[in-house]
Amino acid sequence: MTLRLFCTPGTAVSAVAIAPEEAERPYDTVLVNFARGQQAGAAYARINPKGRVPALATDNGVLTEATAILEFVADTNPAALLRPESPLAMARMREAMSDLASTVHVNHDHKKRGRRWADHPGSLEDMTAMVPQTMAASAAHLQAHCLHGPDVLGSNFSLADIHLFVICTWLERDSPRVGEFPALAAFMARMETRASVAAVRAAGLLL
Ligand SMILES: N[C@@H](CCC(=O)N[C@@H](CS)C(=O)NCC(=O)O)C(=O)O
Repeated sequence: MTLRLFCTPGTAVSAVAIAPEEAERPYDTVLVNFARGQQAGAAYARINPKGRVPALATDNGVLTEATAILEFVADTNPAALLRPESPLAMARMREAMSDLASTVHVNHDHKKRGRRWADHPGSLEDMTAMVPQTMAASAAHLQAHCLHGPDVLGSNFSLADIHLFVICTWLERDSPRVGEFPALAAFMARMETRASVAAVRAAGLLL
């Protein structure tokens, strides 16, 4: 099956690219240029009507939402052991990824994507000003409650580690310094040693 990943550097796409790298599963990439507004254009709407990346085109249709795409890659490449077997560990993995996608990612979006929620200049300014605080609170929460050991699932690498890593690469941009969170910093340093992360960085998808 051909896999084609629609991507923009520095976004949640990097997580989705790390998974096939872990599985040594070939995939093509197509750049969606945010600077040119391509994500909001008619051509990309035919790929993802939500106007967001990532989107993964397969022979059987397009998948969107980072968490769904990550699980698809894990399930179609079982030898890569990217997801756990036990229902509790699986739920724990989804618990972390849901939090990352629906809370931490949304906190981050208040910095540059505030227009989704407000258009009064004062409201936008207020939302942007809160980001260092909300992302610091997110980082503290992730360190204390998301990591159950060196990895999210204790000491079993999974999709949740990939997702956590990519979202944490945004922390420095949003002010909290990763170094202020030693367990998160150690986790990030270990992730940087993975060949999958090096490959995605070399491809220019991780900023
Ligand atoms: N819930 C989606 C969120 C995807 C999302 O918001 N992607 C951002 C980049 S990280 C995007 O495409 N933004 C484009 C825009 O807001 O115009 C997921 O987790 O895949």
